[in-house]
Amino acid sequence: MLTIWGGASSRSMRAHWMAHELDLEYEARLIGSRTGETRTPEFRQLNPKEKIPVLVDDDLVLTESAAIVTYLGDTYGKASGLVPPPYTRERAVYNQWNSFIQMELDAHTLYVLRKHRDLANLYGEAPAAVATAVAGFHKQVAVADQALSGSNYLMADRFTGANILMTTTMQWAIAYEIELPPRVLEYTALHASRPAYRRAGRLNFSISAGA
Ligand SMILES: N[C@@H](CCC(=O)N[C@@H](CS)C(=O)NCC(=O)O)C(=O)O
Repeated sequence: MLTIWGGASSRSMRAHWMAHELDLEYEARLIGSRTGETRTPEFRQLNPKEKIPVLVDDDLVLTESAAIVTYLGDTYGKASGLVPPPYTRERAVYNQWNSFIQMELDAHTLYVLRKHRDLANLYGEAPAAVATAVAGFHKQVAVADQALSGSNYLMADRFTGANILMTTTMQWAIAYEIELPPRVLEYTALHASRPAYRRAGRLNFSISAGA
């Protein structure tokens, strides 16, 4: 039995979306960030980082949204093409996109806004870091914009887990009212209209994050 822990966030959405793309049966344990639910002894035993999402597959516990997306595709979707097979050039490019999205469009940029603007009461005010993060986001998203010229996908004409990471991250940027290039906006709307996205979104966003 599979279980996915976490809801209300863009990162937990990645795990739910992939599970829905693959039509997997799983239990959703919809705990929210900053609600105290990531600090219970039961959850800390699964993830001492106190973060969502977490995937449990029998005795395997996986944290990190990108790792979960890739694991689900590798394990339950070999024929789906959602994750390119290991040891291929396509897989290398897929990994490159996932690392780029996680680092350049998420951790170094949007997450800096999250921590040092929205949650400044917890992490401290850092206006210079926030301004640099916004500028860095614009610079890096322009690279993705270029890659989307002539294709609605980051990798040729195939929907992959990298599109799950990218779309959820762009939705996050939109929620932050960051101006996106028109092509990136169209790309985001296109993939967010997928039935699996809608089903996963109804579940993931049925709870709220803590304040
Ligand atoms: N790199 C991790 C980041 C996970 C993360 O930071 N999750 C946030 C929610 S989006 C969280 O669980 N925060 C816990 C809390 O603030 O209570 C991933 O992509 O899974």
